[in-house]
Amino acid sequence: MMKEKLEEIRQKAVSEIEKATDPEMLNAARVTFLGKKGELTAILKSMKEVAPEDRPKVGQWVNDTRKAIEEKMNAAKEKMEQEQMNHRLANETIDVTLPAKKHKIGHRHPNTIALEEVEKIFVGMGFEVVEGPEIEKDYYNFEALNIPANHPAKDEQDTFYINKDILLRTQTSPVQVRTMEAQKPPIRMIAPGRVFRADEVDATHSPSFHQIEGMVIDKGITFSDLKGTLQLFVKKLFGEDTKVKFRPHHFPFTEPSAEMDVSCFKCGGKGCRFCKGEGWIEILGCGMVHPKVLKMSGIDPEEYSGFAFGIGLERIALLKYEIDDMRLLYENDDRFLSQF
Ligand code: 2NM
Repeated sequence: MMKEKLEEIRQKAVSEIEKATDPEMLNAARVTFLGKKGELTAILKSMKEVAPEDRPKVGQWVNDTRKAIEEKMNAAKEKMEQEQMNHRLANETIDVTLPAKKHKIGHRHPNTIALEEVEKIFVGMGFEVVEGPEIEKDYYNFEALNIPANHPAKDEQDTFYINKDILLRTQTSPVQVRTMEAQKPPIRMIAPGRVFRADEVDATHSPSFHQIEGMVIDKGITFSDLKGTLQLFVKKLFGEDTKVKFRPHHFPFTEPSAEMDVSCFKCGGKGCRFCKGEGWIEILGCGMVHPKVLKMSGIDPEEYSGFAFGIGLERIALLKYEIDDMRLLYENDDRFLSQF
C-alpha cells in the first residue's frame, strides 16, 4: 500500500521533471515533491500510522524515493545549464578579426593656422601678443577710441549690449587701450581675438568673427613706419612679390586713416576671377593713432606718436585657402576641415 503510493509519487515527480523546460518549472517540482510541505514530507509525517516494526522499512523506501527524485532533478538541472551554456557560446561569439575603430587625430582649424602665421610674422618683428576680455565696457570699446555717442557703430542694430555700459566688444582695440593705460611706450603689440557684431550670417558676415589689431607707439613713429611694417607683413604672408596700395579712409581712432590693398597673389595684379578683375585685394584698415586717443589713455601726444591697424582673421583664412564662403569655417564639417 505505502510502496505503491511512493512509486506513484516517484512517477509523478519524474514526469514533472521531464516536462520542465526552465529552472522555474524545475524549482516548482522540487517544492511540490521534496519541499517542507511537499508530498514526501507528508508521508514522513504519517509514519505514526505505520506499524512500529514496519517503520524502518518504510523509512528506507521514502529515502530511496527522495534520492531517486533528487538524482533525476540534478540531472535535469545539469542538462538545462549545459544547454544554456551551449546557447550562449553559440550566440555570444566575438569576431576578434574585426578591424579596430580608428582613432582620428584632428588638426588646427584654418583660422588657427592663419592666426599663428600672422602672429609668427609680427613676433618676428618684435611685437607682443596680448589678449583681453570679450565682454567689455562701453568706455574701452567706444569712448576711449574717440567713437562718439551718436556714431552708427554704437547703434543697437550693430552691437550686442549686456546693459548700457557693458557690451560684447566689436573690435579688439579695447585691448590696445588697456595696454596704453598700463604700459609706457615703446609699445609694439598685436591683439588677436573674437569680436561680435549684430550681423546676419551670409558668405562674408557672421555675428562672431575674429580680428587681429596691431599698434606701435614710440617717439618719432610716422606713417612711413606704418607702410614699411605692413609692406613687410604682407610680403611674408602672401609672397615676396606682393605690392601694397593705400587708399584714404576714415576711422574715428586714427588720423590720417587708410585702407590697404595688396596686389592679387593669384594673377600678380593683372586682374583675374579671384580679384574680380581688380588686380588688388582689400586686406586691412590702418592709420596714425589719433592724438585724442593717446591722451585719453595717458600717453602724451606731444612726446609720442603711433600707428595702428586692424585685420579680419577670417578674411585672411578665406583668401589664403581660396574659400568662397565664410560659413564653411564655422560648420565643423570634417569633409571641409580635413583639407587643411
Ligand atoms: C583698425 C583700423 C585702424 C586701431 C586703432 C587702435 C588704437 F587702439 F590704437 F586706437 N587699435 N586699432 C585700428 C586702426 C583698427 O581696424 C580696421
